[in-house]
Amino acid sequence: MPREASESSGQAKTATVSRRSDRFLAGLEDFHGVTLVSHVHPDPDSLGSMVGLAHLIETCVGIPVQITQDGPICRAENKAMVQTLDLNLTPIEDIDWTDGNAVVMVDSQPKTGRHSFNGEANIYAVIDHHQTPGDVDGIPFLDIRRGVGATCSLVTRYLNEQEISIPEHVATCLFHGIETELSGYPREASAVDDSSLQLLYPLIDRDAIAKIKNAPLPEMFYETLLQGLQSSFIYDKLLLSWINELPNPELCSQCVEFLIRHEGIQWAMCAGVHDNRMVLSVRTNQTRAQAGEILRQVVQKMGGRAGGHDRRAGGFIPLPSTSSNAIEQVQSEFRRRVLKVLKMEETRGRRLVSRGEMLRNMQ
Ligand SMILES: [Mn+2]
Repeated sequence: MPREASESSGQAKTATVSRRSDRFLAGLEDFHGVTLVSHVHPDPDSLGSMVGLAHLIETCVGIPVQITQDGPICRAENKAMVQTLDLNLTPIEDIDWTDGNAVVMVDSQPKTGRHSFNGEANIYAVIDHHQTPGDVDGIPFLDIRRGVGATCSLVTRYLNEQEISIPEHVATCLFHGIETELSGYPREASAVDDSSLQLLYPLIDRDAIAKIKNAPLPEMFYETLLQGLQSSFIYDKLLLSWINELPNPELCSQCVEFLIRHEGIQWAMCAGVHDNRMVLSVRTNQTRAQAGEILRQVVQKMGGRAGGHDRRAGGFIPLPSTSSNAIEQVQSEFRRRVLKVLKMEETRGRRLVSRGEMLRNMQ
């Protein structure tokens, strides 16, 4: 597994030939085309990385590039990004994996349970920044830098190394991808992220970004948030929120981003039921908390998959059925395991909003 390596200085001739972008592009010369893939429910970092790499490959190698979409994009801001920046995405199920195209995976790694396709055999490259390790054996090109905040920052670095101009819509995608990954406090930013933001800022469409960030929210967002608030429980420094009817899996992360702002809280977790799964989203404001690894430890023993970063993680646990009994059993096992791994005492949770308060508000 490659660890973060020092950046080449670009001064000497030897540094030039060892640049990552040179090696990445050189390996693509034998292919007729490239298929870019990312994780399921692609987010701005996935989308921006694919748009940036497509521009890099089309400019430097001159072969066609397809940008794919694995699963629906549900989050309002991410839908707005696709529309506002007019992204041309091919559904992953329409891809012909046998056509000899190079497959480049961004913002995720193979066999982490974050993909719905079986094109793993053709993977030429993985460019990612997640902590969650995948099966990368035999993949010719790897650039996995866990210390970097966004995959878009790595792609921006490649574009800069190759000294090609970055059109406005490409710069805007990359900038928005980096900014969304660095949101929250503390920032999970490295020097590569900040230098990429600086490089891109003069090139972006700032109105487009404002439009994306302020995308209209569907009514179900407020219904889900209310459900989440009404079933939020505090255990020590952990806030756990249960949503029994999650209209789309990405609403969990939107709720948990709001809940982690609670003044006494260090960890917030939201678990919602969607399609025979308990979808999980985790945030922490603790540095080096390894949220992705913690969630992975918890759900692996329950037959689920999870991964992420230091402060942010996501995953799911399969449900034997969606009867309230089955859901409650999985909830209590999840709670027990989480409290244990966070070394918090298993006490009775305190409701964030008391039942009396909820009833009074109904009148
Ligand atoms: Mn990312």
